Amino acid sequence: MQTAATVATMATMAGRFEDDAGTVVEKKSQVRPKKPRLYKVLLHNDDYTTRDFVVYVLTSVFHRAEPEAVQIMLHVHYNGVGIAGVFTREVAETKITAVERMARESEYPLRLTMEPEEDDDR
Ligand code: TYC
Repeated sequence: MQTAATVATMATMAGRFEDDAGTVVEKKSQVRPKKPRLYKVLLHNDDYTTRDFVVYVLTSVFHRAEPEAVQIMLHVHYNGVGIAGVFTREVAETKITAVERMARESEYPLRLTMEPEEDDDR
């Protein structure tokens, strides 16, 4: 028979067991780390940055395969803005900084921004 005290003990001991020395050991983490918010890195069109440079950025920094990089570049060229990738905040910021530095070194005005994704269950 399970008394209220037994049930309470079972709940307390969930995910734990006693080893041979009588020490209570955590079998499984009781904490559930929350999912980090994700950010879309947006690529913006301009009239001066070359198509080749944008494709180079998408392959080298955003790890897109060449045909996909060309598709994204053309989408931005015709629609004004497009998604280069989706990352955690720090990674998104680091990639934007890296691309801005590359663009300025080549004297291109290429612009990137980031915006948070809608949080479904966070
Ligand atoms: N519009 C540019 C051109 O015709 C190409 C381009 C595409 C520039 C995407 C920026 O994010 C960009 N050379």
